[in-house]
Amino acid sequence: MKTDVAIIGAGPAGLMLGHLLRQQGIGAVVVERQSADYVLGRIRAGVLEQVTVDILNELGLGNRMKQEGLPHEGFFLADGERLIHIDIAELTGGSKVMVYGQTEVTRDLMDAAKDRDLEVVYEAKDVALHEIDTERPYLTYQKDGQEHRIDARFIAGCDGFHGPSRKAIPDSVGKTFERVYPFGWLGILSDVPPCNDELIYANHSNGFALASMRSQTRSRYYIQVPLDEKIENWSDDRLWDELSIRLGPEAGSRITRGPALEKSIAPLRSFVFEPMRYKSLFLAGDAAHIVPPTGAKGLNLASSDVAYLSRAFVSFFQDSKTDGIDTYSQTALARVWKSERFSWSLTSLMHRFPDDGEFGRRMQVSELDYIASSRAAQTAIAENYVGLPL
Ligand code: RFL
Ligand code: PHB
Repeated sequence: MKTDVAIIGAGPAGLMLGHLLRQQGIGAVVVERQSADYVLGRIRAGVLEQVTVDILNELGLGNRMKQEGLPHEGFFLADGERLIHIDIAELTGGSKVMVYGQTEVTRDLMDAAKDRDLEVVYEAKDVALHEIDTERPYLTYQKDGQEHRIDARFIAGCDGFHGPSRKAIPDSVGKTFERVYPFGWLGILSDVPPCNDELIYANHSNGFALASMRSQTRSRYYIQVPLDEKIENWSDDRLWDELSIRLGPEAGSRITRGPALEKSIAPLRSFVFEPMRYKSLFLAGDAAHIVPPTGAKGLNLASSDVAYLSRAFVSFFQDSKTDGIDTYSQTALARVWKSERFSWSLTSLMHRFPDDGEFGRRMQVSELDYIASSRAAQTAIAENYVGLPL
């Protein structure tokens, strides 16, 4: 098979890029290791910045999001006792975020692929990249007992943190920046009404907790747990008890309990790989960078990457211009690093670090106290939370 851009990975980055290219008449094929059901079964992001909302709307795929998504004009930080409101709409001149799950974004992109002539090959095993340092790169993969080959002008590595694309770049070219945090997030999804109409990020002396949601009837909560914690140690009851302590007396008392639809532990990491392009290979999304989920930036960074990358490919194929592809890595990384800084800073402010002791806790509480009293501090948080301009 021959196409313009061969895309590895059918997460949000790969599917959005594929659609944006097909919308402009550029050839694109996506190869995905997992089945479509497996991809939809992963419970991940919940908060969309305007950049993600805009891409879905530009693709004409925003209807369900408009009907079912929940626009949020603010969120809360909590210090164990009180709730501090960050009124993002008022502080940023009207910006909002959209609460609409990554699963739903992926489903909308997946469902539209066939109609829009975007080929997505699921269950493609042993995907391998070849000749990426030439202008005729190609992919190979195994499916149904046969080897398949896709020739392309470019390869887009949208294959997440563990995929093969980043690893195909020679060690001598790439540089990695990384911080692994000494804790993870234990998440629970349950069909119960949320305890609050806006999200709450709480720093309690027992550790961090987050109250989020997917709809008026489906809640998503997280608590910070040690890295070696076992999910079996957390019965639903124990988790609900802990959430009601960490979210503080006001919100905690409003929690409705219910059985878990999903419960899992995810480690937290900050990670950036530079550059995001090597010859004919371009990285986008988690393949190039990871943020800890505090601040909800991961999916939204995947969106800004593919916004830049699709524009660059369009001007290459339609106008034979190379400046977009030449500056892609630098342009994308400038936005990536700002989101890395915000996610790291909010993670540092809101979690208990094992080595920090009582002094560290007091520093956090006094910073939260300062934020509660300073419009300038709240504005800085709000403008990062809604997403910096492209
Ligand atoms: P994905 O979603 O990981 O998709 C990559 C795809 O590549 C496939 N793949 C391969 N395909 C072919 N061959 C191979 N060898 C392959 N290896 C891998 C994978 O199967 C997969 O389908 O990356 P992408 O598209 O870059 O999207 C990134 C986002 O998924 C991620 O950043 C967010 O989920 C992060 N995140 C959040 N982001 C937000 O913007 N807002 C949030 O509220 C938010 N909450 C979260 C999150 C991530 C979390 N976890 C579990 C890490 C909450 C959590 C708990
Ligand atoms: C979620 O709803 O899954 C979610 C929301 C906000 C975050 C991270 C995750 O910062």
